[in-house]
Amino acid sequence: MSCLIALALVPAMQDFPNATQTAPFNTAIKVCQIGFKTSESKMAMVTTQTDGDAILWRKGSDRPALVIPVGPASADADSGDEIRVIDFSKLRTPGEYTIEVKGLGKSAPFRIGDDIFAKPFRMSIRAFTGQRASTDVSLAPDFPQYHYKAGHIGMAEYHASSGKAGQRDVAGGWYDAGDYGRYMVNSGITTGTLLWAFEMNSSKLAKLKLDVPETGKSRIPDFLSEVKYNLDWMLKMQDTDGGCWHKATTANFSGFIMPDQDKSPVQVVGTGKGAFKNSTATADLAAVAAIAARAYRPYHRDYANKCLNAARSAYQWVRDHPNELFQRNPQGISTGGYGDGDARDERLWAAAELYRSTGEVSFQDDFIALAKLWPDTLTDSAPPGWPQVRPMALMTFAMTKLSNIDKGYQNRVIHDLGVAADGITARINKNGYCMPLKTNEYYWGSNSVVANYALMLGVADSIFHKPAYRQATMDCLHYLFGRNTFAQSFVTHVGVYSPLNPHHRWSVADGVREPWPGLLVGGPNADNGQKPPAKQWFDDWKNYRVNEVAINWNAPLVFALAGAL
Ligand code: 9MR
Repeated sequence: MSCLIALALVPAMQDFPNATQTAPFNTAIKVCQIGFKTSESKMAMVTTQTDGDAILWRKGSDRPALVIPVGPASADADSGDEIRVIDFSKLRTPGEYTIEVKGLGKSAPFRIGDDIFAKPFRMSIRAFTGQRASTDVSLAPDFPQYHYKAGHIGMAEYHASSGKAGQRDVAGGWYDAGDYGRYMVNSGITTGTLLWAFEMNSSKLAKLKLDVPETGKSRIPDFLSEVKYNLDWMLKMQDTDGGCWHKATTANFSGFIMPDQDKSPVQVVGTGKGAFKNSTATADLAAVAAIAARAYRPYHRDYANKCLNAARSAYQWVRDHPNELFQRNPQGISTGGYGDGDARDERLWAAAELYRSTGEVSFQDDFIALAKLWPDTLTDSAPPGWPQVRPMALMTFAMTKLSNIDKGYQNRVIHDLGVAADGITARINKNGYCMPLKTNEYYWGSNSVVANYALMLGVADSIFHKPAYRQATMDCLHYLFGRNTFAQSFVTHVGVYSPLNPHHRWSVADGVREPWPGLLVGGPNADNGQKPPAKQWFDDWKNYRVNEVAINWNAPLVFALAGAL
């Protein structure tokens, strides 16, 4: 083994202290471990010095499919890597491939084909079934080894901060992440993103059989059945006056136990002051239920109407209570915060979705008045995220097709969306790993920031139909699935080298060595103050800052994968 090969392998070993999986390939060759669609741009990166050519081998053939020179080295500051690009875009024959670089050995295997995203898509949406609270869960037929007994069943208790006493039925919904909490604000962006994914790809998704518990028992498409499981929970979190409580969790995070082992009482938690319900949670419900009114209408009129009524009453509540904020946990509660000191962006989103669903100008008037509180609209530096849903509001307005729309303002938003998408695309094309993050975006859940940039590009593509945007969304996926400094797919069970130790209670507690499938881990997070930022990820189940999973991270992944189908 040459010195160079040894150097290439050693850091990888140090980076993954918990992993038992050793790479059967050289991690100095970074490639998307799903692969590439036949007609898209295809690149891999090499981070070890080489003057050899790259040879593309197609499985089943003993003749090289392509021999090409490796490109010149250039420094990538965020990862600290010296990157050489292998551009094999001209290879279009479907099949399974590896890349060999003389003196380095082979890359992870990957495929070229137009159907390659179908399985990862299925896994990433079925991962939501694997987050269902208050019900028995099994991931059979695909993954029968993953199952649990219902936990967090029965009535929940009102916490003092909710302004009520006694019990409430808040069974159902998705567990937020690797913990057993259920949080309205994070549910909001998650559910909205998934409903958008359906709306924008309904021709592909409406008939797709996903083998969810409702398959064959409901006239609703499977994708929407999965989403309905959480939407029903969100509706239960709404009080009769329209307002919503912030979350339903136990007092503290549980240990690493299975759902049915967590016997601490679930509590309905509010702000502990004022109206007790909060404007962010309530406006998020208004936005999401308004989208649902559109998405479910062709399949279940009554449910669509129920959602629209919930959206209207939530919106009215927020109009009456625009500034009821949940900023920190009340006494006695230490689960996830999702605190937010500004509810204007959530209101903006609610107004935009209600306008899009009803065509009523009063909602449009509210939207425009609120939108003008900010000097800008969409930018290439502001992807959506749970504390900031203004981009969702603006994008939905850009996508609205109604005759009474304010064309002038819509044109401005569409124009800004194009400028933003151009900026994101330019950044991707300049980045060593063809990904969109700026140096200061390696924060908690950075992988979801990549996925949310992909979502913005997908929305822009739906309006502008620019091949460059489509390619840029694909590049975001390629980063998440292995074309990164770790040569590592960040989605469990996808790729030959994927996270083995996510911070996910039931993955740790279930006695199965491998984690639950289809889950995107948070990714590099430089809030440890270490450098380089892109390298601050560790496959360690104790490290929730970098290796937790979360529904709001999987949702934009599902969105991007749906677009890639
Ligand atoms: O995703 C959230 C991230 O933006 C915050 O910085 C972090 C700390 O407040 O919390 C993250 O959300 C976690 C939530 O609070 C509890 N469930 C797990 C979530 C993902 O780590």
